[in-house]
Amino acid sequence: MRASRSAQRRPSARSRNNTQSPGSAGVHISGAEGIYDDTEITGIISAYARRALRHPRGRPDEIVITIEALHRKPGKIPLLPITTLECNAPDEAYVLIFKALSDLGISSKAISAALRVLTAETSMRGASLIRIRSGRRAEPDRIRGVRVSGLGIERVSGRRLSQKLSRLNLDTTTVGEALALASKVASCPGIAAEICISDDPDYTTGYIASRESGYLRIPNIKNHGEMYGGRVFFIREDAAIEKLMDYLEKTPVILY
Ligand code: WAQ
Ligand code: MG
Repeated sequence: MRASRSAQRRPSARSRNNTQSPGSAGVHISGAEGIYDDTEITGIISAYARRALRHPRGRPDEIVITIEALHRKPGKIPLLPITTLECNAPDEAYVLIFKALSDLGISSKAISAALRVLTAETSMRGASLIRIRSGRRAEPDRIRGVRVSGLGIERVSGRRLSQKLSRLNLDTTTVGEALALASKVASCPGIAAEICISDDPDYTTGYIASRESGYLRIPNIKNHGEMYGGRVFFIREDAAIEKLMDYLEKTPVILY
């Protein structure tokens, strides 16, 4: 599902950075996807439409829902373990981010480059690829970025995950989808780590994820009302971009 708005409008008076370039598809409001059995499809369509219509980034004037058959049998990938770090403000978050990412072998040049992308006024539709040593950006399209696609959660694991997240009092849709995406990304050869800040003005928890560290939630990574956000995948200095993008964008996986 992809929801967008053609004209720029401020969704809340507190938002400072609502200056995304409209482009042909308009201002991005919301996007989501999954892999489902055919019996689940009609239910999912209405759930996606509902989400797009009641989005904190504002009301879309176009919602596109696409349904495609899978032509490759999905691989099975485990969900990363979840940890929530203690963090009370963005300043503290930056200290945690530098520490966690340095421990994963990422240079401070690359970390600074990532934070510039994540806090830029114009958010990207997808993720930026940043090389772990040089900090050079490697995605072919700097507006679209790399769009992770082709992932779903196995039904029983999905139910177990929702129960676990509910017990922890976490927003199950947002966290579940972010965890699934991060788990696919972490399984990609050539990727060392990911960092994410939501672009929703009222969602202030971000995360760092990698196979080594698991999924590390960082509360208060940004202040309420901010419209910036994004994702950065830190890639090995010599990673082959085409192969990496084929895996992230096209290879279907089921998380369990
Ligand atoms: N592939 C790559 N990048 C994406 C994708 C995708 N499929 N979807 C979104 N992005 C990028 C894009 O630049 C967005 O601006 C940015 O990520 C943030 O997307 O455990 O809600 O959907 O509580 O706003 C983290 C949950 C929530 C943390 C992240 O991201 C937690 C979130 P959003
Ligand atoms: Mg969002």
